[in-house]
Amino acid sequence: MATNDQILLARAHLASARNVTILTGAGISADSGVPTFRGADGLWRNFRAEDIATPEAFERNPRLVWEWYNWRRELIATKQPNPAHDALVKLEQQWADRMWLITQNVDGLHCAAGSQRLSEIHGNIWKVRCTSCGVISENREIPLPILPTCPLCHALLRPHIVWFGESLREEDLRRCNQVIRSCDLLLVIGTSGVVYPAAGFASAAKDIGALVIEINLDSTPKSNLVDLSLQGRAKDLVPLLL
Ligand code: BJW
Ligand code: ZN
Repeated sequence: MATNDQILLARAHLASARNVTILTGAGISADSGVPTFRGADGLWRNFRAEDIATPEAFERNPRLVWEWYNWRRELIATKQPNPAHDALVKLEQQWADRMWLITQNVDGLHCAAGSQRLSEIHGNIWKVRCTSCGVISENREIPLPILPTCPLCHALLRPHIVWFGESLREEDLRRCNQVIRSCDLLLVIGTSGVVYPAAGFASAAKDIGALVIEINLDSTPKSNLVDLSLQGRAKDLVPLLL
């Protein structure tokens, strides 16, 4: 568990920072009741995310993939932002253009809390994209019909989500590059740090001399690299820090 001294030190670092970038992962939403990907509760019918969140899995069995997304939509629809999401909104209000939030989460809880200076680099579960004409639209139906089709061209719709082996959107990559290169403090909250490109952000920030602080329930592959590793729940530690 994070000690008082660690928390005070982290607060002091934050108080003296000029530009802050924040990277969040499934751990911040775990405190709202959304299962993480690699935790024991992250499995669905014994599938790992790596087996189902791929373009190949969708090509092979779109029905199965849509069933997974319908299950997750149903679950996420019942969840609310928690004090960690709220604290990041306050930070944005205080810091304005000196902060940017990058999330790997697709649950939309940062948006629901009110974050605006935000990149959802892996997409959003409440958006769908046409596999033929590429049109992206917001869609909050639960469950979506299996299989959903595009109102414009009648081709199959897919979740507007970045799957393994797919590139992130150019615009997001550019923004991440810019905010990682320009920050002097990177706060990494609730991610296992194994999925690239986000897994490379902590070392990229260190390379340009930024200070990196991690908040996580457990130690991660990045804990030895960061300047300060605070162990505990995001919903307790993030409000204390900010
Ligand atoms: C708490 C807590 C509490 C719990 N409080 N903490 C370079 C090297 C090797 C491989 C690659 C590479 N570059 C690209 C790759 C391939 C691949 C990749 O990284 N594979 C790795 C597994 C090795 N990456 C990609 O394919 C990416 N595309 C790309 O880079 O394109 C170019 C390219 C392609 C191919 C080759 C080379 C280049 C795209 C990645 C898209 C990932 N999408 C997913 C699935 C979306 C499906 C969906 O959501 O519907 O996004 S994967 C899944 O993992 C999801 C998450 O956003 C992502 C990260 O997970 P996260 O958030 O870290 O969650 P967990 O569960 O892992 O961890 C939770 C953490 O919270 C834990 O640490 C807990 O301890 C903690 N925690 N409760 C605080 N209360
Ligand atoms: Zn279409």
